[in-house]
Amino acid sequence: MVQEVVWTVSIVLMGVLAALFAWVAVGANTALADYGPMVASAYRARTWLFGLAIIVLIGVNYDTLGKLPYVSSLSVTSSGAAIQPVDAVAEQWAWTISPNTFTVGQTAEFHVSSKDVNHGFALYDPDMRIVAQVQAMPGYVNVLRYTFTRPGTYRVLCLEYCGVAHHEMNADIRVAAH
Ligand SMILES: [Cu+2]
Repeated sequence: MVQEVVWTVSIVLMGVLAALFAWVAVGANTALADYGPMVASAYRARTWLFGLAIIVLIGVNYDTLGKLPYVSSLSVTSSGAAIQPVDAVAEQWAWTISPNTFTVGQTAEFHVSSKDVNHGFALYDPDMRIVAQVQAMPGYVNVLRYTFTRPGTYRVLCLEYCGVAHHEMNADIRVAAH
């Protein structure tokens, strides 16, 4: 998988960069007193602020990264509920979505692809607010997870202009209350 190669290369390069930074930081241990009291206290404040920024960065990432709609390798949600696989296939000019009925709280894993040209899979909630989207591409299966939070009719529209009847590309997904 291309993503796995990119991921591995990124991690390795980040590691090299971190090692370089550490090496420079260790080598630059000029005594603070050499700078005079004003500069020394500014450097000390900078060190504290840098530490604080690192802690905030780790905290924010820890809290938010898991909420990205990308697929984890787990086939259950964090609460242990089963995830429903859903085929979503685009073609000029219609969607085939199966299954297309769910219940509130259920997590769908859309396997989005296209039979012809690029389309855009966009999921709208019952108020027609977009809640998730991914590209529908010929030759690829893009995976998108979404947990339905409200009963009603969700809609799938095409977000990528794909020809004269592009505006006809919509489909309903019905979500029942418990
Ligand atoms: Cu389209």
